[in-house]
Amino acid sequence: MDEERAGSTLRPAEGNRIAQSACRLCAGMCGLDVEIDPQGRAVAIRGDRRNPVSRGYACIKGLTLHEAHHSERRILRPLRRQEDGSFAEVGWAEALDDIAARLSALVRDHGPDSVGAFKGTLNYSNFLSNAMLPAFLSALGSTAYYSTMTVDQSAKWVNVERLGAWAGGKDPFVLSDVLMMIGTNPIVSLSTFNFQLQNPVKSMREARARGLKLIVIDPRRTETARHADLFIQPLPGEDPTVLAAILRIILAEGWHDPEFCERHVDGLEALRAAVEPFDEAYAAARAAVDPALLRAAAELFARPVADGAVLRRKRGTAASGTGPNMAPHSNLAEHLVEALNVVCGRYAREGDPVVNPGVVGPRQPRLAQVVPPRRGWEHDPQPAPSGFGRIFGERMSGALPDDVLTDAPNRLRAMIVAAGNPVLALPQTAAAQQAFAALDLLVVIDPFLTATARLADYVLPPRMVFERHELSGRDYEAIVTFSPFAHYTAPILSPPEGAEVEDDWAILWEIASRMGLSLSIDGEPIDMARRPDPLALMELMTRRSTIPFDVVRAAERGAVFAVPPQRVEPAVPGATGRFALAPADVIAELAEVRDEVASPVPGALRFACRRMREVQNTAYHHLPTIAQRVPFNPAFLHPDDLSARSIAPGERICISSAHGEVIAVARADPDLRPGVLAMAHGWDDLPGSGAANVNRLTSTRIGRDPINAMPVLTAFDVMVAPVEA
Ligand SMILES: Nc1nc2c(c(=O)[nH]1)N[C@H]1C(S)=C(S)[C@@H](COP(=O)(O)OP(=O)(O)OC[C@H]3O[C@@H](n4cnc5c(=O)[nH]c(N)nc54)[C@H](O)[C@@H]3O)O[C@H]1N2
Ligand SMILES: Nc1nc2c(c(=O)[nH]1)N[C@H]1C(S)=C(S)[C@@H](COP(=O)(O)OP(=O)(O)OC[C@H]3O[C@@H](n4cnc5c(=O)[nH]c(N)nc54)[C@H](O)[C@@H]3O)O[C@H]1N2
Ligand code: SF4
Ligand SMILES: [Mo]
Repeated sequence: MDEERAGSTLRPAEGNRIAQSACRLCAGMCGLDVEIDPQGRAVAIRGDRRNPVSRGYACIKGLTLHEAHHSERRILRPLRRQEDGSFAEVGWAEALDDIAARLSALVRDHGPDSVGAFKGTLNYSNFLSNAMLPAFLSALGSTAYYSTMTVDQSAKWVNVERLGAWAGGKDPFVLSDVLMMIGTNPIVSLSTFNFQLQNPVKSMREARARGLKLIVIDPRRTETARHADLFIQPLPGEDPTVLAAILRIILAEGWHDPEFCERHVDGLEALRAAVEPFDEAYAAARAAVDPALLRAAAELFARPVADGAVLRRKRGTAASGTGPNMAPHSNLAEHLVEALNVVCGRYAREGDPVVNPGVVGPRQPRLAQVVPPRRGWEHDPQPAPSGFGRIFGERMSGALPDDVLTDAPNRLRAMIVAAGNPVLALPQTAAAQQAFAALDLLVVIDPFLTATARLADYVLPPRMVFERHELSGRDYEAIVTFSPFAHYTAPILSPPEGAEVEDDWAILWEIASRMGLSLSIDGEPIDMARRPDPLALMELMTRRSTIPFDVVRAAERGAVFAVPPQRVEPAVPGATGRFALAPADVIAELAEVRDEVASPVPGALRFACRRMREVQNTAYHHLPTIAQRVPFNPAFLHPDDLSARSIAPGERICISSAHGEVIAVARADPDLRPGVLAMAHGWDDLPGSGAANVNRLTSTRIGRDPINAMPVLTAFDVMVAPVEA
């Protein structure tokens, strides 16, 4: 069942009041009605029915945020590690003075690159901290900037830099006839790049009611697959093969867009030749799917439709999620996903409407032309100690342990972790633990004592989302919202009694100011003598906004603003950029995939990554409501695979990979294709928890990509065996 909350207007208990806020955990941006008691405690939350984009929707994660704020486990004052390894509370001034002094000494003795930062998922949606963290590193002169992106869908960055991109954006969702979703489950994850994510169930139903066709490719019949017109259920890791076969059919049938290719694309014939060996019979056998489905998918996605007497090319894009982007050959898979859009010309054309021209950000021109490939990682003047070049200004998190555990003089010696938990998020937990423990200084900004925080020298507690000024985002607004929506939320709760917590951004400012650094945001210097006001910083960051900040602020529930309409403009005269459909490294990797010979290990299952509805990565598992619903992360197997191994649901099993092993609790999932074991990451396997940390199965070496150090987090072989009682 899709968990869609009725969003009934919350009727508060006698004496209580309702305050408006929003959840910032994911791209859902759900507006929330928060019920607050006379003591100032949040006691209940409902989806805000009057929010124009989330329209009453909120998932269990947002509906339990009050438990996070008032959690007994919340850290209320800074913690410092003692000689004996335990933590003791320390005052802010003392902590910040010591951190600043130690960072300054490292920079003096070893240069700015000895100090780095890791941006976790909850930094992206923290409006001010998301700008302050890179500002801090750049004031320091450090290139050691890491984020979750490079253990997530960094194939998308490689793709932009290797294939090229379209300056006008993809085919607009509102004009789409068809979408293809490959290894993504936005109905639960609220994450993908071609679908309106807010209130995803309603948004899907509305789109299908207006005629949208949906193709889903996933080893599990997901919540999203249930809405699909065509569902293909391959083995994990076979996306390059499946996509090559679909491309082959499209090109052979002439269902692509020859005019677009002629004008904007290089390498069409080379790609055609490279996908030629991926005929339907071969691909279907390898991915273990019905060959007719591959043809049907090609046809539904690409075949032009009769529109009166003429043939009309379809509109709508293919997009992937973490599935293909975490499997072996992730960059190749992403190249082939986007190649579907390129050959079919699925980009916003001159005159197309721009559905979200931006509200908080300045208006950017949208041009009907190619942003040519740059392959930035190949010529980074300051590669990381591990040798990897940066992409979009970031180092590769898949190589972070190597950047610490080396004798190189420019090795990483100190880290600030902001709103992330890399010890659980990075592959090969033992390597991540070793690296973070080896740092001279680890500072973690987090409300909870996470696996990463437990290794820290200092844990600094932030104000949580209902306690701070927050704004729905600027740099990614057009990517995550398909209407000109923005939502400012004021603080509605005071931090718990006796708490001494600070805004994330303010913690960074305090350290910077003690180090004598001059921070600037968007090129504007910030006062380093007196801590700025958060609203003044928001003003600064929105000074070129399309809608003035005070107007955005005045809309208590968020609003879809009446911005002047924008259309895609013609290419700049003389624009010469072209998509590179067939770079030599892509073609070579495709041939390598075709040459792979299956050597199935008897009894092996293929591991598939997946997410759980109730938790966001590593966060908030301990909240009472959550812990009751999902006390641990089960290992999902098809019922036939369980019975073939005489494993009963609920039984403990040992799962082993080429790299390591974990103990997990088996659960039957008839929606999973046989031969696959699916499990969520992010769980801390503390003794007695019943949880399993799947990153004990993954490796920083086996299958790691040479461009972006992307580890293999799905589609690897595992063996399972019952655990003796
Ligand atoms: N094997 C495997 N590994 C994976 C993945 C996978 O699929 N499989 N997925 C990868 C992906 S896609 C990602 S994005 C990463 C996730 O990696 P991370 O971002 O490192 O993990 P999160 O659990 O999202 O971290 C969020 C942290 O923010 C804290 N927090 C909550 N509120 C606040 C706040 O207001 N301020 C601050 N400072 N902190 C706050 C939470 O307590 C939590 O510790 O994991 C990656 N690792
Ligand atoms: N509830 C919840 N929501 C979340 C998160 C969460 O932890 N919980 N995390 C957030 C984060 S950080 C991110 S990055 C996004 C990710 O968002 P998504 O990419 O949508 O992540 P999933 O929901 O895990 O969907 C991935 C799908 O890929 C499939 N899959 C696994 N291996 C393969 C493969 O080799 N090929 C193909 N084709 N499919 C495969 C899985 O069965 C699964 O259905 O979600 C965000 N939203
Ligand atoms: S985590 Fe749930 S409540 Fe929060 S924004 Fe996402 S969908 Fe909405
Ligand atoms: Mo992610």
